[in-house]
Amino acid sequence: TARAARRELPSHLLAARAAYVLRGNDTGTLVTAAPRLYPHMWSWDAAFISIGLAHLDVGRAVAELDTLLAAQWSGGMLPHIVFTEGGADEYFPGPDRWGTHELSRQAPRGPLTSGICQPPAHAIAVGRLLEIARRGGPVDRATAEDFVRRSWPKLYAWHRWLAEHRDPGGDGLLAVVHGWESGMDNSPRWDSAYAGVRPGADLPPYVRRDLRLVADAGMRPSDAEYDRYLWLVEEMRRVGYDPDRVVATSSFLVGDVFLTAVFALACDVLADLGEEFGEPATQVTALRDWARRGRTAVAATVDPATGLARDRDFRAGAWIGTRTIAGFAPLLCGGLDRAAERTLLSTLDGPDWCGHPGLLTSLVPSTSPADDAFRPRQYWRGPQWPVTGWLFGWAFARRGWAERAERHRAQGLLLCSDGAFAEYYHPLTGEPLGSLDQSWTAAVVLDWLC
Ligand code: 2M8
Repeated sequence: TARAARRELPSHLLAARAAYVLRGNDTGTLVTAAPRLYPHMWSWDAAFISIGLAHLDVGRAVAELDTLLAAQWSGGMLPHIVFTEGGADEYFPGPDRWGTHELSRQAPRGPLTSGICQPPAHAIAVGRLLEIARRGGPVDRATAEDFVRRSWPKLYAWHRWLAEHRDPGGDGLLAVVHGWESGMDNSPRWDSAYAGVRPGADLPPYVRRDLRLVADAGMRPSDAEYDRYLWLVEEMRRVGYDPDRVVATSSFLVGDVFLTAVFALACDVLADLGEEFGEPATQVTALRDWARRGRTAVAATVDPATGLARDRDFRAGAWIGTRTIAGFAPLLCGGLDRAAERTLLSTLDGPDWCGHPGLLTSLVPSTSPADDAFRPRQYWRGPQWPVTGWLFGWAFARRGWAERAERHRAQGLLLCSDGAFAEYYHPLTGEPLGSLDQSWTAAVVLDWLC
């Protein structure tokens, strides 16, 4: 069987190796998302990475989030990439192609950043970091508590930015203007919306760098997809990354149900922290309100026929009903009535998803193995991602589903027990795919183990 062919490291070696990966990818002020493929800081990666770092060194975990927060745009946006100085030529699109420091007054002049955002998992990370630090000594505890006080206003500004600039429907379903903002770049979720993106003849030429850095180009998005990714950047450059003009003009504008669920969760975590640390009551109330609106909006996307949550293509005025991991967004944040939630849980456990007989482990695959769009080796089109596995497990625990959370943890550890810390895994065979020594994979494994 596939499982018999894999080596499985014992826990203590797995933990040691995870720590080694995080240390190895550490440039001093930031841990790159991966050693070669991603030589910079990514926003939501940094959130998960800081959780892993907290198990090794609370001060270093705090420094990681400080590095990200130092790159916050003046309007509140946390940028999806913070570029390292040395790595500029190693990743495309780099700071020159984005040009945010020249085109936008809101962008920092240093460090240089991209001009879009990613799912707001940061408050979740801060909450977890604090929990981990409180299990340690008084110094760890003080370091983490001081950080919560320091970072809370910045995280609040980030959440406010999302609520104010990314709710085009006015109902709490937050929109992304680029597939990269969803973190699930080439998911089948975005295929129909990308079909409406027509790269202009004046798209400046470019050379991809990612293809040389994976074992086979079929694991990455296609060239046609990249043309669209770069065209959207071009459109944003033309409006100087002004947040409202971007939303008004981007040929890609999609209500992202998964990002909205993460936002709802993160708003509640930030509100909890705000209450504990005596932050302004009006801001705590605003966070609770955004959380409630987010949960309601996520629940309202559910397709009555399938029970799965859907994204919304605002440009086409249509629901996007692909069978991907995002369909389970309501399980993250809650909001469904009991019957609908029970239906969704049994879909999750059923043969089209985690109960599919061919799966090596029962983590949620990025796309249903029973769907025509399923590509088991290709990035967000089928593989299992340890990081999304962690997020579901964490949310299940928060929702009081202890047994489910524990099962998730055990299955995640089984998937990652080869010690490769792959970016994603073949769900049927457990083959490590994409980048190896991916930082967020090492981070979530450490959290699962400790
Ligand atoms: C992937 O995305 C980047 C673009 O942002 C890429 O392919 O170049 C995604 O998996 C994203 O979710 C992740 O944050 C990033 C770094 O791990 O890689």
